[in-house]
Amino acid sequence: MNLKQIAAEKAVEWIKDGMTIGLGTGSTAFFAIQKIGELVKAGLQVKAVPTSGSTEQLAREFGIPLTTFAEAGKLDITIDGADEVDSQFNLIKGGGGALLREKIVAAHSKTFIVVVDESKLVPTLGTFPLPVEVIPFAYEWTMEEINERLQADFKPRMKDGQKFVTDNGNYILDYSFGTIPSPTDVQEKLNCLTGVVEHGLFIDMADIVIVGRADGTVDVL
Ligand code: ABF
Repeated sequence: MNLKQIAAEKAVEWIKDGMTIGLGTGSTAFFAIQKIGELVKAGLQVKAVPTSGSTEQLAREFGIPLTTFAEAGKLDITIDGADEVDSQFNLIKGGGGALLREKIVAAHSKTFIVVVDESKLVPTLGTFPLPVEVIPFAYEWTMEEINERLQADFKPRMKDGQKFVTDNGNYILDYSFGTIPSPTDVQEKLNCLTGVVEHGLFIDMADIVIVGRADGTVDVL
């Protein structure tokens, strides 16, 4: 069985009738959305907030009723994937470009469940390029300042020869540090930079990490 699928379907066991849920983005979250769609067809009553335009479309295809934060308030559970997970449950997310909404949705959820296959587990974050979402206006200056402050070499993410544009109309800058010994230090430096909207470090946010193992077992951490 697909490792992403077994992790995602395990997470869906946390969802109960009447809950409001956050739907993640990416190929692992896809399996959770698909499973929730099956359960909704069988009578499960939930309402969901999607983390991206593509997830919203999937939710509609699978018949999952959507809601808004205005209507739902704090969500009960969010299930989402990640690009890297360290032993403290710190994450790099945003390889799919949906990090801003993913972070907002996770931050406004009582329980944030991360679903991954075991290849995403790392001793230290930083091999996967860290995404930073920036305002397009004067992004060159923002990028220069980020690179100076972090001694890094962030570059705009490209797609089909054009700068990648997020669901929020912003650009993404990516850079692989190799290792990030202190994610909080990087977070602090990025948080107070004008022009930066959000970054892909999710520190101290995940409540549960569910891992699909190559031997077909699932670990709930
Ligand atoms: C989302 O999808 C992102 O935050 C992350 O970049 C990506 C994980 O990718 P996948 O589940 O497709 O491996 O969760």
